[in-house]
Amino acid sequence: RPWKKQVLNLQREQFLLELRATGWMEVEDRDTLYKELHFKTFNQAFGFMCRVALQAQKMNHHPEWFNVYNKVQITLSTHDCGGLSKKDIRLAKFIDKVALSL
Ligand code: H2B
Repeated sequence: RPWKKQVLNLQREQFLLELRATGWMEVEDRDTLYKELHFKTFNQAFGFMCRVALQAQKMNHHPEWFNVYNKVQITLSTHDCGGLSKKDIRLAKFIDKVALSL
């Protein structure tokens, strides 16, 4: 049923629209979400990463990320399906919530 695919695509677009508004970007060559976060200190950045790490372990869904001092770059994708899944959306929203609370 082709309408099912269309509904899912619209749902996906709706989620991406919300996430773009909070600084997430889609990258050229991969079906992933990317965001750069800046904190005041390394301590804050690493505290943020610790909270996200605990959630990632709970979800069994892990970010690709890179940290230098107070900056964290995050890429979200689902390796099992070779692209974005609902888990990426959920983890992205969690990441935004943690970042806002710091
Ligand atoms: N994290 C992400 N981002 N994508 C996955 O497909 C994935 C994961 N798969 N964490 C899980 C772990 C899987 O590899 C293990 C074996 O459960």
